[in-house]
Amino acid sequence: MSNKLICFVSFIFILGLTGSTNGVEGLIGEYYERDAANPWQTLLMKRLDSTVDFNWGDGSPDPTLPADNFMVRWTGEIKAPITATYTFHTQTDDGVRLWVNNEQVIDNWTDHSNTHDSGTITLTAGQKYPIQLEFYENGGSAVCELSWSTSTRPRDTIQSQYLWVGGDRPEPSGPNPADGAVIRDTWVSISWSPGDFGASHNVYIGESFEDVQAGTGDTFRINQTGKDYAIGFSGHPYPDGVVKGTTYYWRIEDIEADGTTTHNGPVWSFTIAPKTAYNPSPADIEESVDPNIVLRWEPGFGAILHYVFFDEDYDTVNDAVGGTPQGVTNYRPGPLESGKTYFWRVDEFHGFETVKGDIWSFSTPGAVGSPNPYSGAENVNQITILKWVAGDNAESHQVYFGMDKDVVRNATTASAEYKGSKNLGDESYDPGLLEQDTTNYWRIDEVDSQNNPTKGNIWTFTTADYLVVDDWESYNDIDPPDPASNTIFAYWMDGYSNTEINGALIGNDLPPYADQTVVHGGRQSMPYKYDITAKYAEATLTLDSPRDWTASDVDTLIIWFHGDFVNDPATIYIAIGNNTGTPAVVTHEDSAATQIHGWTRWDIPLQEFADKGINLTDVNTITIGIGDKANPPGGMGKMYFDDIGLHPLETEPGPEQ
Ligand SMILES: [Ca+2]
Ligand SMILES: [Ca+2]
Ligand SMILES: [Ca+2]
Repeated sequence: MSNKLICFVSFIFILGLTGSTNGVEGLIGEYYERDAANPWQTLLMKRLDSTVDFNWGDGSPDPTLPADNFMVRWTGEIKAPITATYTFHTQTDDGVRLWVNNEQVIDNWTDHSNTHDSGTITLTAGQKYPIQLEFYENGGSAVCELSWSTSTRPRDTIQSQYLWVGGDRPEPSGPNPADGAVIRDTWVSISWSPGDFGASHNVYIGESFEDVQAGTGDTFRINQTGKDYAIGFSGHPYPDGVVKGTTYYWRIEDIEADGTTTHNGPVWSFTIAPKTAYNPSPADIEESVDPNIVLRWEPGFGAILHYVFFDEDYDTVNDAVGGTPQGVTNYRPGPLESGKTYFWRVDEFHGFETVKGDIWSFSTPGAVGSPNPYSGAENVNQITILKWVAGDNAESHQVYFGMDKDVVRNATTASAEYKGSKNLGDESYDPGLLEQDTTNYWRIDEVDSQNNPTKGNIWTFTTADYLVVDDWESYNDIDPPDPASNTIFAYWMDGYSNTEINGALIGNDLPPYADQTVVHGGRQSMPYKYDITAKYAEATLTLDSPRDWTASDVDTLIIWFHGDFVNDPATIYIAIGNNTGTPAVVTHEDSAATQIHGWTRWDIPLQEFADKGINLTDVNTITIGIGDKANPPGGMGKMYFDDIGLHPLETEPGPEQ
């Protein structure tokens, strides 16, 4: 294995030199066995690390590595946000050395406990410099952290936006404030890192994501060579100041020196803190909260004092008035009972007005919970069995379901929203075929042995406006033969029992079996390991639904996939099969699709399958393959797939990446 990976290192190096591909944020980390007499010989693992900020303790960086006697070399490029003298800091156990711009900045290649080292070098803003960090672990604990500082910037981990591997970086990046930040001010200064070719920059800012993305409305503000801009001042956009509670979107478009070639950055956003209390802790509808919890929140922007209302009853909290103001932004309601749902509200006093807060809730351990779909889920399959986990004292559950939040909240067993009682052990409800693009609400009341119901929380989800083939949200980690088992392995057939000829392995070895870290939509995706050396890789799902791929005017199969910069290159393909006959195969145009780092959308017109003889009115299987089944190209890697759906693109465009 090591020989092949070492060859691959050279391959990346060539790509980097020729600039024939766009790279990715982070540094390449090569993890070696430590042989002091013969270092850097046995490569055990190679991956992209977005930052170097590791405290492995007595553990190991990966199950494929030992906890002691390993060494790591990180390589890539670094881009400084401002021209300055930078102090690079390492915090390591054990040895470390660092080169920036081929100049050694840190050298402490010795056994030691957690130690700070530093060195300085002057960097020019926007210029990319080579960086190489080497580290070894002898025994005991292992730590390796890389940070930087200047005279005006405090010491901070070197974030991934400043690190780069593998070629050109044409798009603007590195938004400041960070994407999604909440700001407590009446003006905002924005800055960014231009792409490699940007001679000047178009700045777009507005309150509509769509307008900023399209550059429509009055969102174009200026073309400039500078890399920062401000809003909320006289003479600038929003001269009277930015507005509390408002989200602002912005985008940078780089223009090359030729004046016509452009490179678009993504749409970023920041929000000015609202006048209401926000960011509750525990988070809204959090479960299994400690009964001795101290409630906390971020104060409304400009608030002086806070009124807190707390009760087991939603209406009591909603209707409460008056109360005693307090200066601190925390409140201790407990000790609370187990197995209960509680509600709370914080009103913010601004001196001249009091602003009513949202009603938040949480439940203590033992309450009914773990809804699936999770509350707030979007793009949910129109065919979905609702599931939950029983409360500790439940003898049965009462199910409420409807499309109006307040009606579902106030419903009783006499209401149309009451869908009946479910025995303990049957924590599921089938609402039937749901409409597309609708928001649904549901509530599960726990009924105890005395036949007393306890009112549950209101959960919500929104159905997709397309037909969901698989979004991986329904798979769980309960192993068979438990009847509640619904693992990914029972549905996606891979090479697990046929490893000699099929090198596809889907699912994680240990729970969670569906992946929960690299996800496109919802909370889960499908991890897919491939080995296509002298074998093919295919994973196949047999469809319950949708089988009619001509319903609802759909005409395009959309698949989201995520490759990895360190994967061996191969294309990917989709095969669609009927009950009989040969499946029809459509192959992605990129021969190195497995190396595309980041979520990538792939549209396939359904007509392509029909043209190859597939009857679209009764589709039986969908197969995801890597490489070329007839001529396996060799290599291995790991992919992720998510949100496979059938879309009516002609009438309604799907989401852009
Ligand atoms: Ca160790
Ligand atoms: Ca050590
Ligand atoms: Ca998903």
